[in-house]
Parts: sequence; structure tokens; C-alpha cells
Amino acid sequence: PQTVRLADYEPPAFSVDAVDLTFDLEPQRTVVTAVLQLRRTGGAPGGPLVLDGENLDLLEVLVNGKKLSPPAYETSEDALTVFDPPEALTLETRVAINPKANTRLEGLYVSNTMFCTQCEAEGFRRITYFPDRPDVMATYRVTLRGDKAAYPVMLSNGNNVSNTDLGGGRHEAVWEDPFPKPSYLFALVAGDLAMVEDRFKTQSGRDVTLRIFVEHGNEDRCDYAMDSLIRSMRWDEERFGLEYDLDIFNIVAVSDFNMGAMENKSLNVFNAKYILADASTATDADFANIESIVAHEYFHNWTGNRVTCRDWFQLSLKEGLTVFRDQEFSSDQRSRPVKRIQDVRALRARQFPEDSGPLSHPVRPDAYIEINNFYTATVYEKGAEVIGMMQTLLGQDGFNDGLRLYFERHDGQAVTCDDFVAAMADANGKDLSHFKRWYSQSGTPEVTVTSAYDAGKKAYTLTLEQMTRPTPGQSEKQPLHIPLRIGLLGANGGDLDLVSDSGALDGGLVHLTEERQTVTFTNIPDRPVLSVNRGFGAPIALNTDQTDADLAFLMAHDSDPFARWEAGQQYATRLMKAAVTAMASGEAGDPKGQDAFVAAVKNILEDNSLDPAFKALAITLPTEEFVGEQLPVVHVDEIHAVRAALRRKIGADLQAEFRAAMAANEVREPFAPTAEQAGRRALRNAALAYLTADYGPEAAKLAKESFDRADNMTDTIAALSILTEVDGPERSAALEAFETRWKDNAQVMDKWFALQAVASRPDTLSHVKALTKHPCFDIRNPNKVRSLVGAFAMANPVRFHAKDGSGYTFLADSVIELDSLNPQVAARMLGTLGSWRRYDADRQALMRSALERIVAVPVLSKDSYEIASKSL
Ligand code: BAL
Ligand code: ZN
Repeated sequence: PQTVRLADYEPPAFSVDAVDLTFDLEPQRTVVTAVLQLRRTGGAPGGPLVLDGENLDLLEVLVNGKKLSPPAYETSEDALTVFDPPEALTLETRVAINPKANTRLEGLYVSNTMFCTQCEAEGFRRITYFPDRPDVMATYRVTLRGDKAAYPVMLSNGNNVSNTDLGGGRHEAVWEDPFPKPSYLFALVAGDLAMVEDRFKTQSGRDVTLRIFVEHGNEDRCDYAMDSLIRSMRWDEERFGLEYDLDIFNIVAVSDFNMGAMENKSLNVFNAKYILADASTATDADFANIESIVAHEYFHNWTGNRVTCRDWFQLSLKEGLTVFRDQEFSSDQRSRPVKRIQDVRALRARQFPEDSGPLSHPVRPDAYIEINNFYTATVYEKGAEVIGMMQTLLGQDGFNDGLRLYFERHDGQAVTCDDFVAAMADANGKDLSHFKRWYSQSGTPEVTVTSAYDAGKKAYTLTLEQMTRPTPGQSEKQPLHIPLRIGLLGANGGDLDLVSDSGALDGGLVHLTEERQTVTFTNIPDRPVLSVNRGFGAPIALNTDQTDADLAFLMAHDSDPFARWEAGQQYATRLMKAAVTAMASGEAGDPKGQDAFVAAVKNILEDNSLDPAFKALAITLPTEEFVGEQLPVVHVDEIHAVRAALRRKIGADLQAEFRAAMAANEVREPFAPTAEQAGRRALRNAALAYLTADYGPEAAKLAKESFDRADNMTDTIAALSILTEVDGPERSAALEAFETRWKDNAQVMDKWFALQAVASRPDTLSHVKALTKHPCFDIRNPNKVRSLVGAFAMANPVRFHAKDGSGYTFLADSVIELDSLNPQVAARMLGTLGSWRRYDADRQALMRSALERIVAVPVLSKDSYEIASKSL
């Protein structure tokens, strides 16, 4: 397969001004007629017109109304070439496609009985011949024709300009989108769908009709998504002055979907899991995801659609920025510190390992084989961190000015990350050229902070050093501009005034721009306790000389909630690392050292100034994966044993406190998906999890009682996740009761699959294999694959990394089977094998051989080939 490089970018040879598409919809043979108004805008004079197209059955080609025959044109596996085209032309093509046979779920496909599309990144070329690249922006007119009974609802982008009965049981709908857009934002939906409707008046008085389309029977599960949409629209006006630009905004929920959702202009298509919710079927986490994803897709209307990417290397231009915007939105709707902690946890879980592994790439990658593989945590989440750092550097007002200038300059254009940074710099009169290295340099910077206190001079000096390890393709690294927020705590736990040798520090912000810098704080009466990278303002790994006592002190006193949480995480990680290292070398650990940590956890539990959601996060230990990341070799079994033992110890030592926390945080009022109630449920269930951490008979009883009493999905899942670990009859009783109640609800059954897949019991893999034969499991449905295979491979380290290699074999078998059906999802599944260098020699060999088996498959997709071969 070919590598595509940023350095090879050329503007398109032909631009398209207008597109007129007609679809005669039949599940097994849809005929697509495309009329394109083309104009030469680049390339070699007189050169041919080359259009992308894959899996299309070409029926006809006409230029300016005249039918062509070969050799005037030629087709290949992925293109249509028209020779000697006029400088400006009308090109008409007619192709037939088979949506029913489309298991890749890219382009036009059938989900249950409805037609839907997914065109980002390169799905449009599976619908018709087109210059399928984001810098070709055109207006679209779309005519949909189909069976009236089977497809009463027929939607596309923009405005519905006419509806006609064609007779013979067929009808036609015409849609026009006045905004020029790239082909990846094209969408159509046709099916027998129920509709929920609301309205929104924009700040300038535009009346917008909001509609959510779902399968019949799901109408009453759309309220939260609709409410989230309305709140997002209002928030974007208030925070950024950005207003919706059409009279209609449609969302459609689809059961089979590769991604979470898709921001097609005025016709967002969603994975049903991120729309449908009510108390009995959705957890608090589901509600929070719906809120943020509905907002994310809506926000793309400006950051992605009105201003889009010049090429796919610029993906973070829209994704990093839009993630930043949805994170800000959720922070304003809920608790900002809690949201920040959750986002950092996700970044560490998904992006940090990516940045240190074989697939490490910059926020703006410079090469790819398959662009679908670059919808990554680096492009999205690290990209959002880079945007957040720019806001830190420019201030919120400066950032808003930069965004305004960006839209002033680029509305209606396809641009680059450089254009975005230039707007930010120009609006603020700042030079961001050094900062921009964050876009092109991969790897997580490691910052080492050492401190020295001079009692005589009352001076406290920090030495800050940064280093980024080599990553594939980038052996040399340069220092980055790292904004670090620092606090110094005095003996009473309060923040000291910060005056450095170079003047007062605004909000404690230190700019680390060199490899090594020092900063001295003056007038510091005693050795302070250091709090550094407050708010996780920079996505770095940090080494400090903080003592255990410093960390316990920060856990109790840090005025920055993120840093307070972080101190607990670092403290717990330190203890677990020490215990794992001891266990792996056959030494006895030092459980005594853990008592001080347990005391710090007790303090958190009993601190009435803290909100329950924060407490729940603060008492949750870092994951096994995170601990593994901090060790030179990931000792899978030892890490699992040590973490489980520490949980048991905390649970046993603080029984009374956890019982009190459970009682105090029981939600007695009717369920509401508010952050406040969610926080109480989170703390109550975290306490329950500690009380049952030994999974013994008493634990089984307590969890089963909780399961039986639960009146909402959050509490049900919390109890069931404990019960999946126990050995008693409570386990099967609960799993069976859940299955009986929910077997007709695909989304809820996804949770049931996932819980069994992540159980740390030794028999989990055999359960997982058996579940692939369950009537609710379907390898063609991405949500099912992610719930069972994905959860096992990505969230069950101790069983996936079983010493006998059975987990790897299962994953490789699954990926190979899936690759022929849905390469995009298959490639996503196999990423975990790429970390093989981090394990012991036996596991390394087994993981490598699983990868080698995948690479050796004779007909392997570009998607899986790229991930597997780069992993080796
Ligand atoms: N653009 C793909 C889905 C999303 O990030 O919104
Ligand atoms: Zn997005």
C-alpha cells in the first residue's frame, strides 16, 4: 500500500462548483446519477480529469451532454480518468452500488432497514466518482427517490425544497444545501423512522426546527439529546458568538456505525448509543457522553464545516479544536474540575500510550497509509490540549479574538493548522512559532522538576528540565513551549504569594521554553510544598522530588482541585510501583508504607468541603494500565495482584467510612441525569466497590442486594460489575436476570457483554468466546465488537495478556475475521498488540507472532496492514 505524505500536497487540478445528485434507492442496487460542474484550477495544463471512485459499477459517462466511450475515459480500481477534458465542463456519471452488501459501513449502506451514509474520511468515493478531498467544496442539490412505504423519511443536507409522489408506490424528496461543503460532509438517510421535534430561536432571531429521527419505539428516549442540543446552541452563542446558519437541524440515530457520530452539514448521523437514553437504560456516564457528543457534532458546524481542512493531515484543525470546545461546554454545564480529571484520565489511558508506542505521530501527522487510522487520541485529545495551551498563553479574551479573526479570514475555506495559529498570533500580536512545535513533534514531553530551598535567603529555586524521547521517524527532539502553572503551599496549606526573580508570576504561570531553566521564588519563609502543572495545563509527564508526605499534604490542601486529585494518583502509583517491583523480584513489600496513604484517603472521604463526584475520583486508584506505563517492564500479573490487594486493604481499613459514605450518598429522590445526582451515585458506588473488594460471600450478598434494589442503570451496572467477579450463585442469577430483562435492547446488551469481557476471573476468555455465539452478538455490528472483543483486548489487561498467549490468539482470530467485513473497526481492535515491547520476553514473542499472523493474511485491508506492520 502507498504512503500519502503532507509534503506532496498539491491543490486540486479541478474544482467543483456545484453537484447535483440523484439516488434511485434500492437496497441491493442503488443507481446514483451525479452531475458535476467542474473547472480547472491547477495541475498540468491539458492534463486529464481524475476522479476518485471505489466499488462502483460505472454505467455511463457524459461530458457536456455527450456520451463518452473508452479510450476517452478509463477506470481503475480506485479512479475514473477522463482524457482531454475541456477547461470547464459538466460531467455526468451514472453508477450502480450495492448498499446492502456494504459491511464496511463507509459510503452508502443499510443499517437494519434504513439507508444511511458515512463519508468521512473517504466514503464519498464509494457513492460516486468525485474529487473526494476536503479542499474541493461545492454546493449540493440531492434528489432521493424510493419506496414510499419502506422509506417515508428521506433526508439529506440543507433545506427540503420539494416532495413529490411519483406514483407506483414511490416518492421523491429534493434537498439543497446552500453552503459549499467538502464531500465528506455529504449525508443521506432514508427509512421508516419516528421523529421528535423541538425549536430553537437563535440570538439574531432565526427560528430553527430541531428534529431527531430514531427507530419506532425509541421516541421517548430522545429528550436528553434534544435538551443537550439546545443547550449547546445557546452556549456557543454565549461563549463564542457562534450562531446556527440554517432553518433546520436534523439528527438521525443509527444502530450500525463505525464512529460515535458524524457532523454532516445539518444532518448529523449518530451511533444510536449516543442519542438514546433514559434512567432505566442509560448510566450517568452515558448521559454525560450524549451531552458532550451532541455538542461536539453541533460545534463542528463552525469548526469543521464552515471552515474545513485543506487536507487530512490537518484533521486536528477541526477535531482538536472541536474537542476543546465540547470540553469547555461540559465543564460549564457540570463541574469543571471533575471534567478536567476525567479528560486527563482519558488522555493518559489512550493518548500517552499512543505517543510512546510504535504508532506515535504528531498532532498534525505528516504521512499515512490509511487516513481512517488517524482518527486518534493524539489528533483529537492531544490536539485539544494544544488548543487549551493556546488559550492559556493568550488568555480567554485573546483566544476569543483569535477565533473571531480565524472565521473572518477563512469562512467558507479549507485551511491548515498553520492558518489557525496565524490567526491566533495575529489577533494578539504574539509570536507563536516556537509554540507551534506542538503540532509537528510527537511524543509526550517529560519534565523533571527539582527544588532547593535556601533558608538564609528565603529563596526557593526550581530547576525545570524537559526531554522528549525519540519516536518513530523523529529521532531528534526540540524543546517545546510548556506553560506550567505552579503553586507553593505554606505550612497552613494556603498558597504563598509568588514573586520570582523575574517579577510577579501571573496566576503562577511559568513558561518553560528551553531544555533547562531555573526559577527562583523570593520571600518564602519556610520550605514550601510544591504543586506543579496545576489543572494539567500541559500534556506532559512529570518527575518531581516531592516526598510521600508532600503528596499527602497536597491531597489534603491543594487549592487546585486537579492537583489535589493528582497528588493522590501519584502517591498511589508510587506505592503500587514499589510493591510490583518487590513482588517481581521475589521480595516482600512494605505494606506499612500504605497506611499513610489509607489515612489520606480517609481524610478525603471525611472532608465535607469536597463534592461527592470529586471524592469518587480522588479515592479511585490509577488503573493497572497506568501503573504498567510507569514501569520499565509491564508485570501484568503482579500489577493486578498489587492493585487488587491495595483495594482490599483500603476497603477493609475504612469499612465504617465507606458504609457511612454509602448511606450519605444514597439518592432518594427520583432519578435525574444531573451532575449532582451522578456525583452522589459515583461516590456511593465507589464505596460499595471498596466494601466488596475481596469478592467474598459477604461481598456477593451486598452487591446482589444493591443490584436487586437498583432503580437506574448506573446503580445496576455498578453492582453487576462487582457480581461478574464473584464466584457464588449471585453472579449467574444477576447476569441472567439482566439478560432476561434487556435482551431486546441492543444498547443495554452491549453493557452486559462488556462487563463479562472485563471481568478479571480466570475463565473470562472462555465466557467471551461463548458470548460470540450469543443471539445478541453480531460481528457486523461495531458496537457489539467493541463491547466484547474491544473491551476484552483493551480493558482487561490481566486476561488479555494471559501468559499462554490465548488472549492474543483470540484477538488475532477476531481481527482476521473482522478485517474482511469492516477494516476500519478491525484495525482499531489490534492497536493493543503494538505495545509488545513493554512486556516480558515470552509475551513479546506471543504478541509479535499474533501481529505477524495478521500481516501475513493474503488479502488484508490497508487499515489493518498499516497498524499491524507499523506495530512490528
Ligand atoms: N468527524 C468524525 C466524527 C467527529 O469527530 O465528530
Ligand atoms: Zn469531531
